[in-house]
Amino acid sequence: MKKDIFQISPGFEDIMPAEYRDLIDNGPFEKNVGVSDLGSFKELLEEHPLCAGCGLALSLRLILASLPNPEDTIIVGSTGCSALAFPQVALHNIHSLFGNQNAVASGLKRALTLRFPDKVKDVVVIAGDGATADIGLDMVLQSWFRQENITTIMLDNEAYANTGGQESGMSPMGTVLNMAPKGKKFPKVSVPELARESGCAYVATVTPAQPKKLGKAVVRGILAARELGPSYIQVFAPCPTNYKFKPNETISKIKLREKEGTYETKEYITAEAQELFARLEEGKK
Ligand SMILES: Cc1ncc(C[n+]2csc(CCOP(=O)(O)OP(=O)(O)O)c2C)c(N)n1
Ligand SMILES: [Mg+2]
Repeated sequence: MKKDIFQISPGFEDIMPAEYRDLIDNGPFEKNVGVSDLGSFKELLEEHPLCAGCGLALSLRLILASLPNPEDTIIVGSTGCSALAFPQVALHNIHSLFGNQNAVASGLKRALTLRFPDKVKDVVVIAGDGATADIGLDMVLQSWFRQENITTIMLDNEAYANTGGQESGMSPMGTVLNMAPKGKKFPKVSVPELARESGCAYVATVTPAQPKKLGKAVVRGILAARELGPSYIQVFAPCPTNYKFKPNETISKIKLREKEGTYETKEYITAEAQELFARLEEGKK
C-alpha cells in the first residue's frame, strides 16, 4: 500500500497514539503477503474494541492478510461488531447503513469500473450474519441475481452480537441467548446454497481454525468476482460474549462443531471458476 493513500493528517503526527503511527509505518502490506506472513506487518490495531477471544477479530485479521490487492481494495462494512474494527485498519473502507451493504458495494464497483477502466479495483463486503442473512438478505440476493462483480463475506457469529444477543437467521435451532430466552424455532438459513442457486461463481464456508484454507477462499472469492461474477464466503466466527464461553475456547468451539457435523467447511466452484483458478494458479507456479 502506498504511503500517500493512508497517512495522518498534517499537524496531527505528534498527537496520534504510538500504535496508530505504527499502523501507518508498518501497516502498508505488500501484495502477495498471506496468512503465513501475519506478524510481519500490521493489519489491525491491537487495541481494537472487539472482545477478548472474538472469533470475528481473528477472522478479520486473516481476511485482511489474504487480500490479493490491498491497495486497490475497498471494504464495504455494515453495522455490527465488525464495524467497530474498521476504523482501526490501514485499508480503504466504507460503512453502510445496516443491511444496505450489497447495494452500496454494487454501486461502488460499477462507479470504480467506469472511473478506473484500466485498473483492478476489488470491492469486498464484510458484514455480520444479521446484516447478510436477515435484514440485508434482499440486497444480498438481488446483487447476486444481477451478477455484480463483488465478493460478499459473512462473519457468522450466529447472533446479533452488537445489540446484546438476539437470535439471527444463522443461529442454530434451539439457541438461547440473552434476548432470545425461548430458544430458536428454526435451523440456520442455508446461505451458501442460496448463493449457489443465485448464480455465485464461487462459494465457500471456512473457519479461522484453518487459516490457510480461509486465506485461499478469500483469494479465490476475489478473483472470481473480478473476472466472472459474484462470490460468497461464510466465515464461522464464534462469539464468547454472547455464547458465554471462555475467550480462549474460540478455536476449540469451532473444532467441536466441525466434529459434530454442525458446521461444515466446503467449497462450491462453477466450471468457469474452476477453469479460471486452474489458469491463474498454474500461472503463479
Ligand atoms: C437499520 C438498522 N436496523 C437495526 C439496527 C440495530 N442493529 C445494530 S447492530 C445490529 C445487529 C448486527 O448483527 P450482525 O449483523 O450479526 O453483526 P454482529 O454484531 O453480530 O457482528 C442491529 C440489529 C441498526 N443499527 N440499523
Ligand atoms: Mg452476528
